[in-house]
Amino acid sequence: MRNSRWMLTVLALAALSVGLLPGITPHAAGGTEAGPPGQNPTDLVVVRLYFPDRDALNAIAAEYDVWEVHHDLGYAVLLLTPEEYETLQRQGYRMEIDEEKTIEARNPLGIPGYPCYRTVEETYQTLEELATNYSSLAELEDIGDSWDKVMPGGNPGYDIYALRITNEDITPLEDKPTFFLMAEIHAREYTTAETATRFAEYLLQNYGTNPEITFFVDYYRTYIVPMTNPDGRKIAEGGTLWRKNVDNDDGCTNPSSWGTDLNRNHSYRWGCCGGSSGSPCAETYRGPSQASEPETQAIQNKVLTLFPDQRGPGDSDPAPNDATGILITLHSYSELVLWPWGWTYSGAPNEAQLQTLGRKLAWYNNYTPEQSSDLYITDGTTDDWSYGELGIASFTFEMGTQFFQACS
Ligand code: 0X9
Ligand code: ZN
Repeated sequence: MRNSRWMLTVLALAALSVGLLPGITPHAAGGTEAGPPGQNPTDLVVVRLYFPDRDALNAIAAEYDVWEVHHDLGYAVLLLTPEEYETLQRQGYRMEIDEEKTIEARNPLGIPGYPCYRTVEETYQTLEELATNYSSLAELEDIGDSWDKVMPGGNPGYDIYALRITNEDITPLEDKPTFFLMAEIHAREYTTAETATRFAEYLLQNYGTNPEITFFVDYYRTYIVPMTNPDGRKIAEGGTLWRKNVDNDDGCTNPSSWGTDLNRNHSYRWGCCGGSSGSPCAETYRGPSQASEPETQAIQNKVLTLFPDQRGPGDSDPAPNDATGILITLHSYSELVLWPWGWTYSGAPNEAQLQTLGRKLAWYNNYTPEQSSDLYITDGTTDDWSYGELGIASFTFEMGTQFFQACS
């Protein structure tokens, strides 16, 4: 009974949820001349890159900015600099420029064109209002700092907040099963922060009238972190397709490509398996050491205080059948529900249970359910860490069909 109510409420979250262009060639920053089709580009391009096999795809995904993978059609969609385009061309990859996406990438519309998405500041204001207006149900916790906040000088940076939602009069709170929902670890994934914030509003606004929500808020403990990467999000709100945090002291001197990919920085099998990059300018840069980034530390430290360790240290140790809690990390895009492992094609020790739960979640939002590594190999991700380290049932939702999803 408890399980089905729990499931229904978490599923409410799920429910919330060409040819060469003549003249478009990959041209160097500042360059104005577009060469004839087929020549090397001199600006950012979005391409369809045809990969011969899984190994080639994984090698590409570990180093480049992969947006989509179409295993059935044998290609991935990537954003490339002219230099990257040239490198891949030299390596013999067949690439086609996606005209529409290239135009979008070169002329991104910022958040001003997206009134449905609250900014970092607007989101924080909402969280404070919720904590004030629903004082016996919601509590705002400062769980750590962004990279800018930790570094002296420069931008002031941000706190990272978790909103705890549970009826504080029904105790002990620690004994309630925990749902940890996080979003916006990747800056450009606009939809995710707004979905997490609206989920918080939905729970609080429907408490006392909707019996499912009331039960859920009474007997479960939900933590919502809508802005895991606020520094990066602030940049993305200006309309650039920023992904990483803003860490700039690891050797990348290019302000448009420094930063650590927080979804490669977690301390479970960090950098183990060719699922991340060691190059500080790469979009999948894993950072100088595991959990090197303050944003990663904020998430990991908080999760460690909320969930018991339910899994042994071995690769094949399963979490027990009565394991408690769930973690969902919201990303975009591709309409997928993913579960661990990402670091290997092997099934996780709880593969059957993860798959059953993942398929059920996907039934509600019509996304495609699959193991993370079916997409491509990744290491140092949030969900591999939370399942691998603590045995938490952990999922990644890849929401929607664009990073800057239209409000409609
Ligand atoms: O590459 C990523 O981090 C995720 N895709 S995104 O476009 N949002 O960047 C996919 C991660 C898949 N692997 C795991 N969830 N383990
Ligand atoms: Zn993402």
